[in-house]
Amino acid sequence: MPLERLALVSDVHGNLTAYEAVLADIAARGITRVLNLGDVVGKGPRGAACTALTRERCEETVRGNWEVFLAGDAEPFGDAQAWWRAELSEEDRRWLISRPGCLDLQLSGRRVRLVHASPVDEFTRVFREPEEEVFAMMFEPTPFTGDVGRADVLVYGDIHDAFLSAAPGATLVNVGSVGNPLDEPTPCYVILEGEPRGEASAPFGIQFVRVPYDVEAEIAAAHAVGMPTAEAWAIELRTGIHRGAHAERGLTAG
Ligand SMILES: [Mn+2]
Repeated sequence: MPLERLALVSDVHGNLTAYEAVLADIAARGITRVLNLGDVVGKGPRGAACTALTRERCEETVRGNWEVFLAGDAEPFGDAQAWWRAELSEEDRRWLISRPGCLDLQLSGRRVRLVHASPVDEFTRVFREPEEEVFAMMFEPTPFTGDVGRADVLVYGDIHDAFLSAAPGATLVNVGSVGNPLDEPTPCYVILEGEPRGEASAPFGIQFVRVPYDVEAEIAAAHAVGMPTAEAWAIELRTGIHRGAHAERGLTAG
């Protein structure tokens, strides 16, 4: 039986230049199935264009915390959130907020579960090297996932930090971020490979791919439209260091 390949992208955050580079890399490999783990919008300047590209290229998209912030009913928190929300159309927002919180698929006899942050909700953050009980929790069903059984492979985004951590019967994968990577500045995505109707004896592959892009073009696009927090965004894109650490490290956009 032929192996099938799925590309998993996450945390595009309105960075259209990085998204186009990653989608081009996926297409160049002949991979046609793309799944998106959320945070398509917010932080970066072109959320509407990234939403349109997601609707065109991704067969499924999971809702992230930024979809809740910008497309949900709550009032925007501050001027920057109001700007990112205003950049989206009503139709963009309607589509973004109506994505599912969780998706399951079968690959090589494994139940693969896709969520944005954790099976708890879009906001419950799980960092690299979680405590044992948090690691175990990631594979269990919750009121948020519904009555779907235990996952063998849990794939998520949210922390912008790609990693894999495996125990017997439990593989935890963070796909990293396309538009706002904070482990290193180069966008990351994941390719899963396996047999959709196969047994657990079938091969199963997980590959991390880094795709360079034109960082300075993306920063120029943010300045051109007068995006709030464009200086912090520029430093994050150039260095891969979160804005919360810029001051202590003496980083400026120069
Ligand atoms: Mn995010």
